[in-house]
Amino acid sequence: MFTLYNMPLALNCYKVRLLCSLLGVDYTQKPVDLLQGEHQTPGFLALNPFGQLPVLVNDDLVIRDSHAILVWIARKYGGTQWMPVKVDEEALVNGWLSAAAYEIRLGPYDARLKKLFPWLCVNADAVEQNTARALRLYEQRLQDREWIALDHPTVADVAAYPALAQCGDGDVSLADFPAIRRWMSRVESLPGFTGILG
Ligand SMILES: N[C@@H](CCC(=O)N[C@@H](CS)C(=O)NCC(=O)O)C(=O)O
Repeated sequence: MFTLYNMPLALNCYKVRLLCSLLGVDYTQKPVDLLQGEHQTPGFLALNPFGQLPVLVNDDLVIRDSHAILVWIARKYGGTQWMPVKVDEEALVNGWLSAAAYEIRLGPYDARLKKLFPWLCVNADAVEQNTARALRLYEQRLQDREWIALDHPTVADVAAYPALAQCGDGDVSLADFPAIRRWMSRVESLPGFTGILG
């Protein structure tokens, strides 16, 4: 069984907990309090020099970065559904994982940080513009399809859901984004779905 270094309110950790819950994967959690600076201690930095959550430890294997962790869990426990092995499909999923790491990160994710934890927000000045761009791109993508990357749920959906679902924390309204709201309902209807606080 692997260990997840986790903080409940951290969106990148929630991505991992969500996938584990959808797949019914058991694991151990080790709490790290970012607000107390526990990610900057020598012990934690030895594990992850980036000083960030989440981190997954499985015996000698240490994986940092939420998307690397999602891919590992999906492949190890979820067959090929959540992270496909066909190259064309894999490329589409990877493209949307990158969008979660960049467009969503600089947009809705940072809008939430700006409101709740401003010292962690990396682009406060551009956050409104970036949020509008990210929401427009996801709305457009979901206009005539049910899932972000393929015709079934994948890690691309799991990677995008936390920051989009928590938009309200950053005072970002989804009123003008009906396709995103319909997609969020579909994610929430998946067997094993869990909210950010479980
Ligand atoms: N690319 C990384 C980003 C990780 C990240 O930004 N984690 C946040 C918590 S959600 C964190 O540890 N922030 C503390 C910091 O950057 O100092 C990932 O996807 O895991």
